Amino acid sequence: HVEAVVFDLDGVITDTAYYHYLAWGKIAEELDIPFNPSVNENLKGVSRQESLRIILDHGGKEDKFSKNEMEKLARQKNEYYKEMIQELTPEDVLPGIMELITEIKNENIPLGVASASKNAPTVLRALEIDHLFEYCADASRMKRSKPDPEIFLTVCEALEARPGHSIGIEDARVGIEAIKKAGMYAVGVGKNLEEADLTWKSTEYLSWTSIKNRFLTKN
Ligand code: B16
Ligand code: MG
Repeated sequence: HVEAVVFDLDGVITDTAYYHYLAWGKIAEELDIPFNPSVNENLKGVSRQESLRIILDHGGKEDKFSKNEMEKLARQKNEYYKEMIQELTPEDVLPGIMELITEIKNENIPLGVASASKNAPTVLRALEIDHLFEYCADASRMKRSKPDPEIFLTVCEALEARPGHSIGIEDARVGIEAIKKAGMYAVGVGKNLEEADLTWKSTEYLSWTSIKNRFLTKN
């Protein structure tokens, strides 16, 4: 019996990575730092402050800004980002995800969201799927970011589910590591996720029957 299924947001439920990319791109341009999709790959699942550090590092400007200035840059990025995500609609839920959520809900299994994004509740509302999740972690209250298991453990606890009887779904390596460290069953979506118990090339191939069967034979 599966006690809970915990979803990552960006890259699993929707592709907000694209908007993070555009928003950071504006900041990088203002700072005259080269920015491209491969730098953006390193920002997946990483917190806002840490993302800024990676970008400054990439431009060789890691020690050019004070703590205050860095906070201001991160705030500015978030302003750009918040404006962009206003355009999200239910059509931006990635292929296969609505079907997957519906099948899990039909079995009365509680659903949670473990996203590093402080904007996660806004994104879920814009996609009109917030009511389908019993719990969404508050990223601002996490002490440690992924690959630390804190966020996944917090969601399991809120859902009164034992991690060893729960499933996590992630698209980032750090996320898979966090799920495994939490003692949960890890489902990966995308490339380079060898640590996952089960991986799919993209969300459209996710099948609840296969996930459940694989999970139940392992447990
Ligand atoms: P925010 P996830 C992560 O979402 C993104 O992948 C990452 O690029 C972003 O920096 C982070 O959220 C923080 O987002 O600036 O909105 O607080 O994959 O953990 O759902
Ligand atoms: Mg992600």
